[in-house]
Amino acid sequence: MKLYDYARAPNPRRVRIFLAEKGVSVDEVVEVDLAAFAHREPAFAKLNPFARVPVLELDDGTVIAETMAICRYIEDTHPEPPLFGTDAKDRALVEMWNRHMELDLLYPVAMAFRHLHPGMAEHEKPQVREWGEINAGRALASLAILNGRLAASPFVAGQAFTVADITGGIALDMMKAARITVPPELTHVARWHAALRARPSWSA
Ligand SMILES: N[C@@H](CCC(=O)N[C@@H](CS)C(=O)NCC(=O)O)C(=O)O
Repeated sequence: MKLYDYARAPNPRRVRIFLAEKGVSVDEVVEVDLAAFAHREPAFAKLNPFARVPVLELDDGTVIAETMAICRYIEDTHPEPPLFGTDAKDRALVEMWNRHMELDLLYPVAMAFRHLHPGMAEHEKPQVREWGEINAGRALASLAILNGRLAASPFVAGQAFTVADITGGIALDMMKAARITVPPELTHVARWHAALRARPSWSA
């Protein structure tokens, strides 16, 4: 397996953390320099016409883009430890929370970063400050909901660490770059985020 990666980008890091939690390594890592717009070169467009990393290329040449598609492939080929839930109800809850973490938290944080950070002006054209600010507000609203959830359970989807924690934790990690400050009263979020950062996989 070959992973098309970019060390500084959050979505490829979700895959690296997932692989580390599974104890799985890929045969080759190809660094796609987003800062130099390598992802917009024709050679990369052949792999992923949407010009985004991560991309996983299998030994038979199959190309899998999209973080969740890659993680599901790894889950199916390496079921232990389960990171997408264990039975029908559990899997539904992991799916639900992972979608909330991706659509209601990580996506708004990414939009805030892309539309507010001067360093992203060349990547996000047009850069719309108002859209960035709207999304920063949405991320804060989701964080308050997450804090309520984490008051009742150690991890986002329940008692066990799952892919939903990876998605949510990466959103938290990205907040500094997006210039969003986690309100100090969200103590459950702070406790959970500290626990994630203490996991060996988090340095991936
Ligand atoms: N929905 C995609 C998002 C991937 C994505 O946005 N990747 C970023 C890096 S974190 C990227 O390649 N950005 C390049 C660009 O948008 O120009 C996934 O879940 O993998």
